[in-house]
Amino acid sequence: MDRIQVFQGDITEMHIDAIVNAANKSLLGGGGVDGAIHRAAGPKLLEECRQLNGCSTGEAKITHAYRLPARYVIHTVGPVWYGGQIGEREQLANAYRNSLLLAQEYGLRTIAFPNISTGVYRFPKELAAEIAIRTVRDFLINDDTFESVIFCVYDDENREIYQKLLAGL
Ligand code: AR6
Repeated sequence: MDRIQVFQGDITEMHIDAIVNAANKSLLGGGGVDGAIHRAAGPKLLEECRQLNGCSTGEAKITHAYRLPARYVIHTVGPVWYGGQIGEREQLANAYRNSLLLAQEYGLRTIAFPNISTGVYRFPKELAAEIAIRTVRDFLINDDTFESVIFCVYDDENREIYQKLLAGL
């Protein structure tokens, strides 16, 4: 799967068609990658997000990227991990799939995902990576618009997990 890549670093620095934000349902900012994206994009991002009326878990919405080098930000809401009995896996897969669908609708060819839900939302990292990779891979089987889908890992633990899982494909 040469269209799937791993990059370790700060997603706010990526020159790419779209970066995905691991947001919360309010879409009004927060900590983690969400906080970093809003800080780097500047106040106009929050202004545009205020018009969106939030976002349900597993859904995605798109905005401009303002001061970021990316062209668009796709805001998605991953699930909070409560032990895996209330549909967290499906919700995480939906967050990836709906972000890809939105990017496809906009004709975008390069997109980077952070490790959605694996920070504040406590989703187990290896399980999250398995779901992320499977969802992206399944999506790309029927897609010929994306040039690359990049998993932007931040911590070493996620980098090792992604490298291991992608090497095993
Ligand atoms: N670039 C790339 N990845 C990053 C960056 C960055 N600059 N900063 C952190 N990460 P989290 P969640 C990684 O907690 O678990 C927010 O408050 C981080 O290491 O940002 O989906 C929202 O408003 C981790 O692997 O998102 C929500 O309330 C990954 O991004 C809530 O957190 C996701 O961690 C969402 O929680």
